[in-house]
Amino acid sequence: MSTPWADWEHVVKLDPDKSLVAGETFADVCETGTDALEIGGTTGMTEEKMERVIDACGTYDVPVYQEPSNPAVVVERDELDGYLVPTVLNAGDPFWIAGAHKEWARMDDVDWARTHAEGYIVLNPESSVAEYTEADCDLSPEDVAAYAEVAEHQLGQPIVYVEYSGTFGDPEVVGAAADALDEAALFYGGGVHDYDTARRMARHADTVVVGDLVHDDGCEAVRETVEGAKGV
Ligand code: 1GP
Repeated sequence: MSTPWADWEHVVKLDPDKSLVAGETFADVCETGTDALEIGGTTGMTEEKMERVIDACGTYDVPVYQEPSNPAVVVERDELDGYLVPTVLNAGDPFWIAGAHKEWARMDDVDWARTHAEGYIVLNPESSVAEYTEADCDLSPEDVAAYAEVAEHQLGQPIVYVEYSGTFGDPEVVGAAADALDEAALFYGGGVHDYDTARRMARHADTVVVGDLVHDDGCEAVRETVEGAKGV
């Protein structure tokens, strides 16, 4: 199986429902030194918003992956390198474990060769994704490690994503997930906003994902997190 994320230390997640900082462009985002772009968001998503961002980012030398939050917003564009599709392992509503995916497979001719699973473990109860999926966020490091192990060995997912969207997570929890994995890649996202926060999570995670920062503080702040994630 191809694992294009094997060299990714840093990813910017762009939410098509949010704008960039005034005066900044998608070219600026691509020039931060990030290794890839994930295009996705939980609320307010439409195909048109997705396409606008994908088309704008697709002309630069940074891989662009769509991370669809539901089957209705999956788009087919030549600019896309592929799809990273979440399964929320600790969702209370099973629709987000396999139901949404079943609907997608019914609706579309899924491009499985370019579609890769991300086993999400959602840990910030205040986040939209936690509310949406009714995630059980009351998990110990041991629980998170066990979910990571199941994602890799039972479900065969190549990416495990510890998701603290909107808040900086517990490095001990991220470390427990890292220790539980053999080959699967560990993505971390949530509250990374400067060199040190990126560095702290990069000690455990293979890939540090930065979301809100690009929309709220802009590309200079993102560049610092790239340096932190890469340890330069
Ligand atoms: C969200 O994990 C990402 O899906 C990044 O989180 O927006 O808190 O950076 P932040």
